[in-house]
Amino acid sequence: MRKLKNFPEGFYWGGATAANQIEGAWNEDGKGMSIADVMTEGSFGEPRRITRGIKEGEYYPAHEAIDFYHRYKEDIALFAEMGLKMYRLSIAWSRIFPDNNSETPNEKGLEFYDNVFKELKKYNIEPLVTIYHNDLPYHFVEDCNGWASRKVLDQYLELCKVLFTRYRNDVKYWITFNEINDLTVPLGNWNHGGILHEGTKYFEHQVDEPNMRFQALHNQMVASAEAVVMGKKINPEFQFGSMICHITVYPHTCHPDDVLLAQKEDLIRNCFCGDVMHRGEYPYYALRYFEENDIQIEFTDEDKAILKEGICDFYTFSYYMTICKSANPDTAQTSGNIMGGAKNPYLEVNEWDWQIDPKGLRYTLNHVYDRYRLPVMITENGLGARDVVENGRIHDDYRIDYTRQHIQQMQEAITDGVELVGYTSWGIIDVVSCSTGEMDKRYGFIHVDKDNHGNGTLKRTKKDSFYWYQKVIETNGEEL
Ligand code: BGP
Repeated sequence: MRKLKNFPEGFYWGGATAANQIEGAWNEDGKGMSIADVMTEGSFGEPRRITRGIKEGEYYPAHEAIDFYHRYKEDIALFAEMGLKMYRLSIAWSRIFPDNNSETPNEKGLEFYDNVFKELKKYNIEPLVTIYHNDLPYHFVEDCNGWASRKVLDQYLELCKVLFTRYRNDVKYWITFNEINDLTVPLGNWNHGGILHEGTKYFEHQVDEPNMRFQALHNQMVASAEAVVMGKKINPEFQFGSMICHITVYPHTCHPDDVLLAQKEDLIRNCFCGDVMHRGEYPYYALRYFEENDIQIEFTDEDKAILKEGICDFYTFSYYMTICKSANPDTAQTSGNIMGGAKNPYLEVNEWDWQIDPKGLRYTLNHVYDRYRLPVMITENGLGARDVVENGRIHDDYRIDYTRQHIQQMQEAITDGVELVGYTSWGIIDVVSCSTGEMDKRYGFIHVDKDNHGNGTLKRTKKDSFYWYQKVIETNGEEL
């Protein structure tokens, strides 16, 4: 059998989470309210929406989440036991600047992250910090319709200044925005952009307004570039990553119309933001897309210059599924796959209709490496599933199987020549789901005893996958 290349020395085997899905303590130690604290629950076909504040008696799992805020020591010790080399976490902006009157950062909020970084250092786990992960301080929604306004951009840079200065010696790897390209599709309006709120003229049905959405995206890309420039001045060793939600697009058939449609979708959905963040300018195809969709945004000469200057150092993406595009009206929208399009008859789906496609990961890795020729990291991947606890054990062979198949394809890609430097498995510990707001869509290698209604002891239990991943890391991917 043909010999595959080994994973490189120093490969970052890791795990990923986001503040609003794990920390809890939503109003403790001076933390302000974020959009994640006031989201409705989601369901099939119905995205989560921002509501106007907390309603009496209404339960939001994110408020307590898995209480990482108080249990971080125990959790990081478990990460260390698993052998993690890297831990991807995000900062809750509203812990640092809680409301619109905060001129100085909230010391208590910063102390929490001081402690987390200290704990990670103790075990030699490299932090990878996402500055913004779906939890805009809520007051921006009321004040200015979230990221649609440049006011948020300025405040984001204030946050960056505080973080870069305080953590100049603790953090080397930064991601400016989680899944920045979520704003290329309407879903991104709410949890990512914090736009279109009750009180704005669009609230009635919280409909999509592409001008505002692409303005928000532009503001984020400019903010990212400014952050990169600022960060490198504070510590030239800092390394910045993009982060793209890569929903790889296949043509449904070899009909040229399907091929062209798939390419068009791929360019706007998957390539657009990476092209801006790594090549430093809007790509040629965006102009036609903007024209055809009548999108006009404010784009200054200063923006143009900063986009050129503040390009990211490495490429990262989340990978959960692939989709198919069909130009044939009979197959254009087939049910059974969450992201729409035509159903791929060769792929299985998980319980939430996410099309599982390990080989698509190898394809995607080659695609992005060929495009940018930069070190690549997979910063999210994993299987959402309902686990069953049997006599205190969780036998999650399905998760082991899923992860093994994806890691095998990573090794294929490395053998192809792709410079893959890390893999941070999503929801290394069970977290609140981003799309449903519930607990029972679990990804973790560590189980957390909590249900959708907030019941449970929050006890941590190692799943079978914990021991499996531990072995993978110990053997640097040789034993899968
Ligand atoms: C990504 C988000 C994560 C995460 C993951 C899984 O889009 O960056 O925050 O939650 O998807 O999604 P879900 O929790 O909806 O299954």
